[in-house]
Amino acid sequence: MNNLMSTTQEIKLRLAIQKSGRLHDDSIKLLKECGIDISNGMNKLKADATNFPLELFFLRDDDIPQYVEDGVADIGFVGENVVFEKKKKITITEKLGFGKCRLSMAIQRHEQYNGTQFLAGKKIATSYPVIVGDFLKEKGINAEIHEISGSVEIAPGIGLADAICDLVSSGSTLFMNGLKETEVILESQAVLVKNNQLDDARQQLLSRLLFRIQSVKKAKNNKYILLNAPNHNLQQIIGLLPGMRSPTVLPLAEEGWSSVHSVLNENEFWDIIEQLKAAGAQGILVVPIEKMIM
Ligand code: PRT
Ligand code: ZN
Repeated sequence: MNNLMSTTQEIKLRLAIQKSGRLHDDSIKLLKECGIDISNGMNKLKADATNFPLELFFLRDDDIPQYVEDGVADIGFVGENVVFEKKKKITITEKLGFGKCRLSMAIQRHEQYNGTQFLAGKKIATSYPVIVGDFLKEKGINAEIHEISGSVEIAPGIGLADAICDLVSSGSTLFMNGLKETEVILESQAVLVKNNQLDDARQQLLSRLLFRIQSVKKAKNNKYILLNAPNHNLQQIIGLLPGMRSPTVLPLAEEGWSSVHSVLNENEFWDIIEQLKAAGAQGILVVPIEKMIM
C-alpha cells in the first residue's frame, strides 16, 4: 500500500516549453498565473514545479511537436504555426492567448497584386514549406517554394524570390524591407498540445492544469464592475449587466440608491459603460479579476 502510494505521488506531467525566444516568458507567466512555481534552474534542460506535479523541459520550439508525439514530453506550449508545419500526431487541446501572429504572403511594394494567381510560376521564400505547399495545392497554383530558415524578408530584395511567406505581427519587418502583405494564410497563437496516448494519471493532471488555464483566460477577458445606481433606474441598469448569474444589488446608506456589482466581458466593455452612464450610473469602479471559477 505504501509502495503504491509513493509511486502514484511520483507521477509528473512533463511539459515542454520554448527554451528562449518569443514564447518563453509568456509560457512561464501563464504557469505562474496558474499558481505553479518553477524551481530555479531555468538555464538547464529541465526544471521542476515546486507546488504541482509538473516537470518542465526547455526546448527549441521546432522540436516540441516531435517530443510530444514521441511521449518524451506529455504536453507542450508551442505556436500553432509550428504544429501545422510539423504535422505530428499530437492534439491541440487549448489555445493559450499569447504569441499571436499570422502567417502571410508578401510581395514587393511596387508590384501589382491581382489575387492569389499572382503567385503562379513564381518563387516563394519561406520557413514554412509544408503549410505553403498545402495552401498552393488547395488554390491549384503551381509555384516554386524556396525554403530558407531565417531572414526570409530580405529574399525579394536580393532577387532570391518573388514573394515570401512569413510570420507577421506588427508588420514593421515587412514595411522596413519594402514589402506588402497580400494574403493571410494562417492566424496563429500559442497552443497547448498533448500526446495522443496519455495514461489516466497524466490525463488527470492535465485536466487539473487545463482547469487552471481556463480560469486564468476567463479572468483576463472579464472585469469586475461596481457602480452606484439610482433606484428609479435600477431595473434598466441591471438589464445592461449580465453578471455570472445575475448582478448583486445592495442598498446604499443613502436613501434611493443601490450598489450594483457584476462581471463584464472585455469585448462589450466600453459599449456597456456608456449605456450605464446614460442610465444614471455613478461612481463606476472597474477592477481586474485574477481568477474566474465557473
Ligand atoms: O530558438 P527557437 O527555434 O526556439 O525560436 P525561433 O527563433 O524559431 O522562434 P521565435 O522565438 O522567433 O518565435 C517563436 C514563436 O512565436 C513563433 O513560432 C510564433 O508562433 C510566435 N510569434 C509571434 C512570432 C512572431 N509573433 C513574430 N513576429 N514569431 C516570429 N515573428 C517574427 C517574424 O518571423 C518576422 O521576422 O517577427 C518578425 C515580424 O514581426 P513584425 O512585428 O515586424 O511584423
Ligand atoms: Zn524555432
